[in-house]
Amino acid sequence: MGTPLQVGVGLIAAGGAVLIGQSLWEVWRAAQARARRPNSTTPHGNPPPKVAHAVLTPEETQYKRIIILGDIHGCPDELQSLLDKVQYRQGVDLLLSVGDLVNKGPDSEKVLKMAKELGMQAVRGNHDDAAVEAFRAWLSGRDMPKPAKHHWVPGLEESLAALLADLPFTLQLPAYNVILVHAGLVPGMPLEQQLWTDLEKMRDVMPAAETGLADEAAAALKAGAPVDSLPTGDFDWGAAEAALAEVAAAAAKDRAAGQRPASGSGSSGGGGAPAGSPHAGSAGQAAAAQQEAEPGLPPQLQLRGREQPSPLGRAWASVWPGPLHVFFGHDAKRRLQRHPAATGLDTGCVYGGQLTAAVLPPLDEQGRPLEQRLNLPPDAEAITLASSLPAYLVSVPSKEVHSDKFLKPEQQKRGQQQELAKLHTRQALAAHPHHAQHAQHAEQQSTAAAAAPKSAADKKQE
Ligand SMILES: [Mn+2]
Repeated sequence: MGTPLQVGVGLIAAGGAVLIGQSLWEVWRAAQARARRPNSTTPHGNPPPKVAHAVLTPEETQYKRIIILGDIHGCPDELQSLLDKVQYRQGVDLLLSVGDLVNKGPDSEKVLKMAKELGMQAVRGNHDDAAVEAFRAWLSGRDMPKPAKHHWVPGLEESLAALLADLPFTLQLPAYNVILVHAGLVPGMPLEQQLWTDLEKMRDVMPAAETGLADEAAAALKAGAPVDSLPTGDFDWGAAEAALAEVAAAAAKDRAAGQRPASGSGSSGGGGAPAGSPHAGSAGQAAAAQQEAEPGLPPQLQLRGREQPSPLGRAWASVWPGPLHVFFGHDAKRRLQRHPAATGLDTGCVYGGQLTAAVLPPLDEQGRPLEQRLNLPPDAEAITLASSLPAYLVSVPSKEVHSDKFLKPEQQKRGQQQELAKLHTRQALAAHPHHAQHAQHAEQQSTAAAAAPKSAADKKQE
């Protein structure tokens, strides 16, 4: 035993360790609680919106032209140019947005005022959610997160803050078989089970069973390891895509049988139940119907969302099987993405690119498009939705570069390395024996991989 002084110091030190241990324990407990109930708050710690998954019923969309805006990011001038270019008429058109209305650009507050005045309906972007977090911090006298980015938040009119706080994560238009989400959806997972953080932030999907390996590959890549030394895993993407196609076909059949009334105009609800509160009610029914329609993938084929592109991952939209056609934003680096059942609208307005909108034709009671009411500019580009309905893409150029994030050499180099790592994975998987089970698929992939730097699946996506 030491002197009484030494013993006293020892006790104080031990007491401190217990306190530290206790607070670490509490942090861990809180993290565990969050992990168990992942959708209890928004990704930025805000209270959930009143409606997480909103629906515009066929009655609400009928005879309206639909305009879906890409990421605006506080650029009111480009927004006004695009509205002029598509000849937006309030009340005649429905104005929607894939989120990220604010931050990075010159005047976020003005964009919010325009959104309110124009009756825009948006889904929740990660920047919208972050701005709500900043507003709540400012309101309660706490330090705002990222104060430079949120310089426009203090003193924001409460109705504009409420507009942001109420944004849902998704917005469905059953008459078009269309859904809007800011970042993405994990294929093969029912809507209600999707993590809100994926809906706001994901860019890639990767095999859920290879999460550890993907972390390893990402860390090695970041540390400068040669691309061909990275682990690739042995995920059977061919089997996953075949399983997803089956899931999609079953969901499409269910929709055709149960959800489309005789008129053919579509319905958000199952079985024609009377809608009480139109939004909450039909959202619940749509989610329930989708849950039934999508049994999910077997565990070895399940996918997981990833915020940053992964060496073992793929752009989620390139794997999305439908039947819902997804309009999304968030992925400015990949710019316009055209896939059979997903369209990426973030064309980098704030980075000196373009602001892009998708225009969907008005539908009559039978769900037939009214092409004569489109009022499109001559440079509109036609695309086809998963439902076979036509849609059109319209863009305006940015007035200036408000952020040079993607022009920085280190960013560009990181992007190139990431692409090379993905290619390495594709080539390794194409040579893998499990492709023998999908003979045709394997043959296409290895031939393409040998002949050109891009595989057949890559080409299919473009
Ligand atoms: Mn975003």
